[in-house]
Amino acid sequence: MNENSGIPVLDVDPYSAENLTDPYPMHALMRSAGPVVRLKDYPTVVACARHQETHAVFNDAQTFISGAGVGLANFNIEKPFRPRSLILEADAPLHTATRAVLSRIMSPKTVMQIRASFAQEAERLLDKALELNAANGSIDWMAVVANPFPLKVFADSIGIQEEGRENLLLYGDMVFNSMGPQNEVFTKSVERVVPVTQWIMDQCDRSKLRPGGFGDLIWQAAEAGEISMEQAPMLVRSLLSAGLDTTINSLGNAIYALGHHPQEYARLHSDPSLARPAFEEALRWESTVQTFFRTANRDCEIAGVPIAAQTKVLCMLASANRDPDKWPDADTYDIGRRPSGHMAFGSGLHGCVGQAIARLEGELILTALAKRVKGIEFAGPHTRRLNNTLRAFDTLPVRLIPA
Ligand code: OVV
Repeated sequence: MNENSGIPVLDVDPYSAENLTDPYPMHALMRSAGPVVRLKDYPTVVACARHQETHAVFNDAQTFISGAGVGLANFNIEKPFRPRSLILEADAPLHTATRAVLSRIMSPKTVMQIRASFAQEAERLLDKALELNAANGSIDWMAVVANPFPLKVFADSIGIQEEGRENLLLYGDMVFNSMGPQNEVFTKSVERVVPVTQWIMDQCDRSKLRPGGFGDLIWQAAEAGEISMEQAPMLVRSLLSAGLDTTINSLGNAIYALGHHPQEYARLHSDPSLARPAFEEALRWESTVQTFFRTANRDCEIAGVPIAAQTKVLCMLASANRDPDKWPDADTYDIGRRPSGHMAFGSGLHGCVGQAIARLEGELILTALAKRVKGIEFAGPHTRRLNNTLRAFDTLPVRLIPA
């Protein structure tokens, strides 16, 4: 592509350990360089780090397609790392059919039906967290709450067996890593997942899925002819790929946000009905899915900048969510803000199909926390799990101050 196109070329690597650990200085640099930037080490890519262009790209699914992959790899040129997702890595008309099925299975009505059992588990887990916290002086939020909650409630909703569920975390970590370059972070996660890949695919079979669960409902949709029988296990795979690491780390990121903002936590504690906006603002402030790509399927432009067909467009969702042109005091975590238009669930046709369930999980955990705990302190350094796409933790030690 034309080197003299006037697009700034930055010598930054979004996938370096330094930028994965603390992406915010890089975001600011990328936003200030221009509406579209190139990256020296990634010649096939243009990046958008501002809200306006990121939002525009996500809302033009005809030009900026998903079927060539939503990671760095261009599936029109390279073989996909795994058989491509029938929803994430698909365009109309395939995407239309698969999306309709998952969208119905995870509808507002479903959310109403699962709410009571999810709430009960959230309350139970927070009781346990306070007991462990009393006994030991602190807890690892990831080990005690953030990991177990979605692994219980969402995996139960899908209807998969209890034994081996921790395999889902290795799988999700690998899937989100595969959307970046084949760096060490990725290759290490692939090594870890090799022994569990067969287990994951086995769980997608109808015989493994509890009747009436989301997984079985996908198979019922296939029986009814909405999708094919061959597509059903692949759509179950999508739930297993997308539904755990995302919500788990969002629960981590929410506590990270609240722990760094004691006044905001105090507001939440004094009014637990702020749990939902507190979780939403955490998604804006510390977006769990940091980036997704699209692929230009024709010569086009972004913000007047010419973009050649087959260019991978790196959309910096987390950066869009901190764009000062969109958000007053963008770097401030403020649970009184109503951050509508944030990009943490994407936007447009491909916007997170499970977002109502993700919000429910966040709301219920923060509600149960707010009722029991009057303050949160960090109890030692956290450890990050570096991932090419996710903002993730291995451990997040906190001290809960009982109310
Ligand atoms: C949103 C998302 C993330 C990762 C995997 C998938 C979806 C999938 O459909 O497999």
